[in-house]
Amino acid sequence: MNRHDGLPSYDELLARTDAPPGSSWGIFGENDDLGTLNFLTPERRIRGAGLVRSGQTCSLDLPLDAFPRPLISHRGSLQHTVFGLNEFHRDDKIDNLFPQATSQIDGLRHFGHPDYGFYNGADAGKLVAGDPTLGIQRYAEHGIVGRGLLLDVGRYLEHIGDAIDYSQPRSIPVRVLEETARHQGVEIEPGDILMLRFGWLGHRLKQLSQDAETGSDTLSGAPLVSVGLEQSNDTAAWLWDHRVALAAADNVALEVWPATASKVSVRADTQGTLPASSHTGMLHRILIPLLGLAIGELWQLDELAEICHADGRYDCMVVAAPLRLPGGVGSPSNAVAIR
Ligand code: UVW
Repeated sequence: MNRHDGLPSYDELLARTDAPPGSSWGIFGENDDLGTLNFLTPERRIRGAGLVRSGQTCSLDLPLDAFPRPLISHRGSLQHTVFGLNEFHRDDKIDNLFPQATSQIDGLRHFGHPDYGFYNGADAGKLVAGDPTLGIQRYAEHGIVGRGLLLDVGRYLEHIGDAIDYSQPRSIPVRVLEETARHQGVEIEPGDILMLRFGWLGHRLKQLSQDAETGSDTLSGAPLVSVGLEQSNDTAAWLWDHRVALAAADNVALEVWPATASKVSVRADTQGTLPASSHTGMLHRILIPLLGLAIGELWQLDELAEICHADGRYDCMVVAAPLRLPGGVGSPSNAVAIR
């Protein structure tokens, strides 16, 4: 795919010798800390705004307290206290807030590449609280505003008689993304805020509410599994060559979870210098530190999907305002679709 925008293709990135192969390091500037959000230019924000017709809005976030028990065990559930200085006043206090526990945006600090390190060669020693290097505040300052495009992969697969079984991990190759786009009659445009609905989150929320109704706990102890993008260079190539600014999904990690049949390995894995972990084979390792891709996870896309399906229009304006937390790793996505 030649975009004629002066930027290299993914194949050209893989052939780089002046920077890690497969990386966009230096392409947006030596000190860049925005990565693919650079694709969100003023013209593309205007393009997004031009898609607003009825003014209907749709929140893409879960409630902050959506998960009574954290999905990922090293994260927790927030505790919210409301207090007042007198009977006519109220303030909030939130403890145990893990910004990546519900609908979220992962910033460029979130993952480094085991062979090459963090995006654009950032000094890992600086990725601490209080230092702004690669912090989520840069996303907040730039703003995430543009054309949102929904690919309803879950609905498409159901339509062709190949519905997703949410009790199993399922890897979605780019072929299925292409087929979904074709089925919806849409094209991915450079700078898109791409939203992939698999139906995973809606299914999970249904399980949680059924448990709450029946007083049971069917999810307790069950391993976390989810449908998601295939862990391969093909996926990275597809996202980069389409110039996707941010890729979000209604699942736990954008990519399939866990990374069992991954095609992504790093030298440190193959040479045995890095102990195997849940991160082994993750696409995050190439998307975030090498390409500088902004990622959204656990985005609430069911309502938007219903609206899009009803009128056959899958694009909209998306505005997301992550927390301006200096040196933050991630943030609640705080995203809204406007149609
Ligand atoms: C997982 O690790 C599953 O996802 P993330 O850390 O990006 O939320």
